[in-house]
Amino acid sequence: MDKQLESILCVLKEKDNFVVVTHSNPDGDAIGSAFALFYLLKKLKKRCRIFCSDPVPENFKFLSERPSKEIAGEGIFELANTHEKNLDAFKNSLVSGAEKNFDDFKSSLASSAKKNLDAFKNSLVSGAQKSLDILENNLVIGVDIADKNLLGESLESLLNVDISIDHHHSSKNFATFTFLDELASATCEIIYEIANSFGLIDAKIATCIYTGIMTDTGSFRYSNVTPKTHRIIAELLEKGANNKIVNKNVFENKSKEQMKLHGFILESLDFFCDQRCAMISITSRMLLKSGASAEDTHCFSHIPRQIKGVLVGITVREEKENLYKVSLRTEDPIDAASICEKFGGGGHVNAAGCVIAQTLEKVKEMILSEVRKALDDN
Ligand SMILES: [Mn+2]
Repeated sequence: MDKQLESILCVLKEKDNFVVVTHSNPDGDAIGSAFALFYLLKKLKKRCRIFCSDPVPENFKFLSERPSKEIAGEGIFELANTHEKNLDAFKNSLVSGAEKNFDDFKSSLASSAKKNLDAFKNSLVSGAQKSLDILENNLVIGVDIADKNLLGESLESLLNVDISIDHHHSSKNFATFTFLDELASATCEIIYEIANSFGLIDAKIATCIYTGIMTDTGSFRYSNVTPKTHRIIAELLEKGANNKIVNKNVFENKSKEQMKLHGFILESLDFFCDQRCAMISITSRMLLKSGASAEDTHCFSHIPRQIKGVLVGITVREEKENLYKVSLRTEDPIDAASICEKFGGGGHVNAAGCVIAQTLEKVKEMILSEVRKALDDN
């Protein structure tokens, strides 16, 4: 067995308390790998919580057991908590008249959790390095995170990542231990190896892993797909992965508002560099006009590259005033990650992103000048 894999299995067996974190604006692979790992740890009778700077997106809610809870004032969401099973049991044991007790109990837990976080944060401010002890010796595992700043500000300042499990070509060494497999189509492929070594893949875990691989490969269309990817998928289907539910939730779950937004986005389509580059923009104004929410904007970045002859597809999305998220999708030989790295971002050869704090016009100009250089060089 691979040595890295072996050490991860050892850690999962030995430790009892885990925190799983993933990148902000989580995609299918981020959510799929975090929840697959969570359900695996649950089966191993471990304590585990998932934190992210954003809640589980609408399309992936079917993988989680309950709505994401915001930890008040921290800009952090708890997506799952194994310890809650006890709360359910506690709730069921109560007669209906005692409902209020349960609420008190719940809010007392919520506030004590908050206190822990505050203590934890303060300890970091004061420079204490025993920060992890305060969260009860949690082992922090990061999944699908290429760089620590992708955790989002609050989480980044709150935690040190002990183990990073990732497949990004641009992955940085921010964790104590990094398990990187650049040949894996998705972080979920690596999670598959881990869960499979335990022999504990059930239908739920299989569905999570399927979701991550399906979304990160563009439904098995991208060049990151390998024979191994399909072998894993075959195994997952045998273990009960519900591909129909995944497809329905991820692709056929659009709201009326989202479809309206789609129309506005297509109107913004523009071409550059002899039609080899296509760009769309998503602005707050479009959200307002369509009634769509920021959450509805994540599924459009594949559009520009679908056009014949386009080697670089750019999506510029307004996060807030004068702050834009840029997503790049490229065809070989254009390296999307190296372009985005120039703006402090990163990702894969054919799909990468960065954030630029400028006006929309300036953002377009800056990214186009780098794209132009890359197209001229090739
Ligand atoms: Mn991924």
